[in-house]
Amino acid sequence: DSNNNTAAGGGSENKLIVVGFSQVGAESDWRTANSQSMKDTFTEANGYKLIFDDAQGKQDNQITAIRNFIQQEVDYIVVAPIGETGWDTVLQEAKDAGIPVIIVDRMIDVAKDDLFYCWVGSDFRKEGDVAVAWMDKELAGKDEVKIVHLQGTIGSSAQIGRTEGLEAGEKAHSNWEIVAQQTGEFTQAKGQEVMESILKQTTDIDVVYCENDNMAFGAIDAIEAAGMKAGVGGDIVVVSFDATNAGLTMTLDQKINYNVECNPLHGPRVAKLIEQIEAGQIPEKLAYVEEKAFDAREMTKEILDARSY
Ligand code: GYE
Repeated sequence: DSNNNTAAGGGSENKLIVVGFSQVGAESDWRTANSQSMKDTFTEANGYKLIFDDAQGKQDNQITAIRNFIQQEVDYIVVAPIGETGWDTVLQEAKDAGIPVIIVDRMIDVAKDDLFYCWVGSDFRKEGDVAVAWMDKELAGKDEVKIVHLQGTIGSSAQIGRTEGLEAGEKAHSNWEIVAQQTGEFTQAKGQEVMESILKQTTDIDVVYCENDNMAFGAIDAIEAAGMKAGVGGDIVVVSFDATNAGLTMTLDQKINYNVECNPLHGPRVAKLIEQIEAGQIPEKLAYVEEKAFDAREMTKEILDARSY
């Protein structure tokens, strides 16, 4: 009864829900915003205890973290997976321990769907298609469109979907050609390094398709260092993804021509899923976040100021 609970120093009504969260790393502004959203949401004031693990870009670290969460008997395991594959064994262990697993952001590819409870994130293929639809209009009438493709972390859903979109676009346009395709690991430093080396081989480039804002920043630095101009009215059209505050700043500055939004504020979405499960409801298995895209020529200071991350 409630007296006993009080005497024990905390009744069941005060009990915190323990969430173990395995995060990818800190490779980008998007990721930083995503981590912050989780930390801001899963606070003691909101009834949670968050165990946050940064895997530093290594799936092995994520698997170790998940095993530690199982050992600690957390109430929920939340995973932002690096790659799509290789999760079956450890998720079976979580299932055997009776701990619900929620996947957030990127998707996983497992043999049995019941190895995770539910997922919330973005439709990355759609994001790629949105970028390609813009390129189709923007570049119409050009004889040849030479595209440099900076990919994200190979094997991550964000990379797979955005790459599929561009490759389908290339197939659908006989005058489009991907002249270079390389990963920049979703980081600014790698994006710059890869773009620099590509520019040493050729400057005959119409578009650089960057699978996130940070790689776009690196690519723009490389383009400018080579004495060329990036963006609206420049030598190379820049297409990017995420539309973070820093990314939209570069879009307002006309250096990124087109920026496809990817929303990182998943904390409240995951909390809502947990609340549903706690209330005995079964949440939707897959929940896609609605997203927009921004053309530099339609960008405003108001849009930028409204972007909190
Ligand atoms: O686009 C990129 C980050 O998985 C959607 O990961 C996420 C991607 C995001 O590093 O900036």
